[in-house]
Amino acid sequence: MSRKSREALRHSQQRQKRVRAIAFGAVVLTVLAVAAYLLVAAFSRPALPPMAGNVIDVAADMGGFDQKEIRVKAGQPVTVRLTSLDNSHHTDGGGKHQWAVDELGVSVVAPPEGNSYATFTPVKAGTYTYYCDICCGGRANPSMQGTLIVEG
Ligand SMILES: [Cu+2]
Repeated sequence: MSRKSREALRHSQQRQKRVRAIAFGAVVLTVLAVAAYLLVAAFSRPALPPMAGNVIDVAADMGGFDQKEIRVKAGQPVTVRLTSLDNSHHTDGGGKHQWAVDELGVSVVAPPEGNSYATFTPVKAGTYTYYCDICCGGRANPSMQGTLIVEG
């Protein structure tokens, strides 16, 4: 083999290496991008459409409510919109969650990965307990409870 053709061979091998490195890098970047997208999609909540009035958005999953304390004003209508972050594959409650206050006669049940709401007007100021009686031990479970404070 002549010196020239040896050099040409070396050059083409180097070019092949570079192309392979670039292709590998592109594959790695694509995989990382897809993984990042799936992670963000899995952990971010679906956007809720805006609603009129005083709307309090509460989300629940097997870990409990995302709000442990909610303050509202007596005599003013309020809408509590409950979103369940769990899917229907949950054996305990089937992915449904509840937001209920016995004294006020309010009970909202959100379907798996969906939401539901109730509008009510608390008349009397006071401190109430809201709870979910559907999943994981029901209302006895301290993580599925919160405090509703009705200010006078
Ligand atoms: Cu629950």
